[in-house]
Amino acid sequence: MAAEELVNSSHWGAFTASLDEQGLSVKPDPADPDPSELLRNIPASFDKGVRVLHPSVRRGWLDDGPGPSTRRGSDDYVEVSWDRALDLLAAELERVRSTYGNPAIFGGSYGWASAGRFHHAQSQIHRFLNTIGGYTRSVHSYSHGASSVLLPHIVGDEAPLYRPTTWNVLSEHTDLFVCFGGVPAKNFQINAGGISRHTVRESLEDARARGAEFVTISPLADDLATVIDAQWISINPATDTALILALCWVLLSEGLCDLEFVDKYTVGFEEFARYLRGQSDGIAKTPGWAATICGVDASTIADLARRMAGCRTMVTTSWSLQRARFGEQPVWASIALAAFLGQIGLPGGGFGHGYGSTGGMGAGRLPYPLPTFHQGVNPVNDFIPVARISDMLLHPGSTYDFNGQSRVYPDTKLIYWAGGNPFHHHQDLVRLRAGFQQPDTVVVHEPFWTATARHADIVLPATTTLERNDIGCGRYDDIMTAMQQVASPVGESLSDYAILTKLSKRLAVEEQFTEGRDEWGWLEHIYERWRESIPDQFTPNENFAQFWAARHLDLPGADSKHVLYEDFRSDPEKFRLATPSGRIEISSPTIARFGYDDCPPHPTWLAPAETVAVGTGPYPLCLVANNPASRLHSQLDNGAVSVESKVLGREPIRLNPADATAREIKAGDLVLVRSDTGRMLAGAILDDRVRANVVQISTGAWFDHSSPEVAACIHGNPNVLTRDAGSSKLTQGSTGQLVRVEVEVYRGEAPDVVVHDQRLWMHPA
Ligand code: PGD
Repeated sequence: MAAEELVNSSHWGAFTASLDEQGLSVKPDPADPDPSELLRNIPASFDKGVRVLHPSVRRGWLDDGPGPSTRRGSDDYVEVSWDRALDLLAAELERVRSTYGNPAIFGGSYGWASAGRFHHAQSQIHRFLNTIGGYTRSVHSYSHGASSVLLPHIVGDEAPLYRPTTWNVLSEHTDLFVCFGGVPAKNFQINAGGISRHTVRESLEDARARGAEFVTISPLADDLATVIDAQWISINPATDTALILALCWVLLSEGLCDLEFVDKYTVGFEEFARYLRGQSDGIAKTPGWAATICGVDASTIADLARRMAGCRTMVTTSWSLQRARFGEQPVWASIALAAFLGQIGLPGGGFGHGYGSTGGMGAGRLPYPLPTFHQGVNPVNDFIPVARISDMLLHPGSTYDFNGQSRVYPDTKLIYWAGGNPFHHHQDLVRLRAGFQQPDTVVVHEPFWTATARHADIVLPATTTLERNDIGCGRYDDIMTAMQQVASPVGESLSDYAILTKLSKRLAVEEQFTEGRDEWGWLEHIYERWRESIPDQFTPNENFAQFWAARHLDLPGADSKHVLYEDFRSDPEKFRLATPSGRIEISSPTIARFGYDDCPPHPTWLAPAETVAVGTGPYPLCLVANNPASRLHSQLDNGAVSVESKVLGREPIRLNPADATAREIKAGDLVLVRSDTGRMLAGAILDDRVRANVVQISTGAWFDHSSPEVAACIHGNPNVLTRDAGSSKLTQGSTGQLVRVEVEVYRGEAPDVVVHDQRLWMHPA
């Protein structure tokens, strides 16, 4: 008899799954017009070589008790019963909060976790920690940490990130898409929480078929889906700001700047215009000036500015641009450029930030919230900007700047993580290791033996979405999916909820945490509470049981014809922006008051180290360490698509053929990549879609530090190379996107990658 096909969902799409003796077979949802290839990674969820099968405690912690330890990351683990693990953990949580107070618990727990409204790992862990008195949290994201802090100063809130002009409007109205950082297909197949219909490619193709033109400005030609035949302007990494300033200069000097728009809707134009003309610093931001910085012809820049002024133009910047030192500048400059063009608030014109960075950007937004598992209230006020974790761990009590405040790092005694992989997402992983060695205790819930789990003291095996029931729906998705349990839990794993329920009982907060409900009770509760709360015209007829039986529910009402700032354009007094002036701030008096040398009061060219004397010095190449096409972040790095993409079992690094020849590197060679932060091994691929003097490697290969004498990572995790520095004092965002490196053929004995098989790296006690 054929195994039953059940439905489930992931950040990269809904699917059906069936399990039989052959294993798990996964098929895309038949209604999805452009399903993600990453569905082929999902069967690897059951790979016992990478799963945490039993509660495990680090031997050193078990023997010596809590305390800082340099053995974290290289110690043995002892498998213990659930009761023992949870008794130890409950006692340790009690010790830390009674001795040091709840701020000593760092529960930021940043990460993408999995799709599912109830079993969302961060919601679970935050609710639990709130019931025991709270935790120090992290704010903002690795995705757009710089923009999240900057945008409220410039446009009053984060609307460009959460309610951009929708694709339907763009494909109908935009004549020219000018895409800084492209609109990468690999990223638009993903959406946090789920994406049941992949439609961005179709929108791009519709626009192209109507005659729209696309220009992608990037060091990588394939940052814009090739199907739409885009013009590639190849640019030096991290120099977009200079190019945008030159575009503004052309508009200004050729009378193409919409002064009426600027006057009515913005403040700070004069100060910025003086800077463009060189009146404030002696350097006019001409195309000739920009050409020497960007490596783009002056005539190409001037022509582009004229083209932009001549038609309905959408200026877009990808999130990756701001994941760099001074990452605020290209975003702010792009808003100033769009203001100069005067099309903000018009259908298809203005600016966008993050089109293609996820599939949700530009999808219609529902006019009501989704079913939610409430996290409660955190009584602890303290927080860190998310990418400052190593600084916090290494320098408790020291001060740092952030968004106009001088703040003090808390003293962390216990780290509690579920649903994220800092040894994937953070920069300078050797430094992060040193940070993780400082607290008394590190606790991680994980389905997989990730590097974060391998640096923890107490590792609790968590189920994946295939091993539990949930309600699937992402923001910007208009289909809700019943996520049906496909298999029994692997090993002794439990859902985060089940783990925390048992823990809450030991800490006498079970009633507050569970409210007396089990998984089914919660699913029904959050669904029915959601159904009661949304406006009548959208309320589904289906009760929970009917939704579950139907397996899908259409969510009506998405505003698929939204135009960003249409209201503001119609009446800037009535629809004032939430900036101090109520207008778009081309120059910001607030930021001026902060007095930061690394974030001046208007968009400014500041040269990041990556841009200086490219092609020369000990690290002549600029590495672009961007998000992968073969998996989501570090998730399912052991999956089929990810494994097939590797070269000699390592993450592929792409080099321009000329750079490879100059270094006698051939396709398929094992290479050593060095930066002034660290060294890693990778497998070479030659590709002329990569600009000369640039190399590219994706993030997400699991950190393998088993042969430190060869390299900090022998598998190709670029975060051993990247620098752990904030984007600026204003935003303190992650700067993981770029780093200067040198690449050479690795001629030594190649150590095996061990992290995909626990029998190779674990030394069971
Ligand atoms: P993931 O690999 O998604 O990476 O960093 P993030 O930490 O989100 O990690 C999620 C982890 O959660 C996985 O290990 C997974 O197994 C686990 N997990 C999944 N479901 C569950 C669950 O139900 N319960 C529990 N307990 N665990 C679960 C992503 C971050 O990386 C992001 S968002 C960006 S944009 C950054 N991008 C870059 C970049 O461009 N360049 C560099 N150099 N570095 C980056 N890092 C950032």
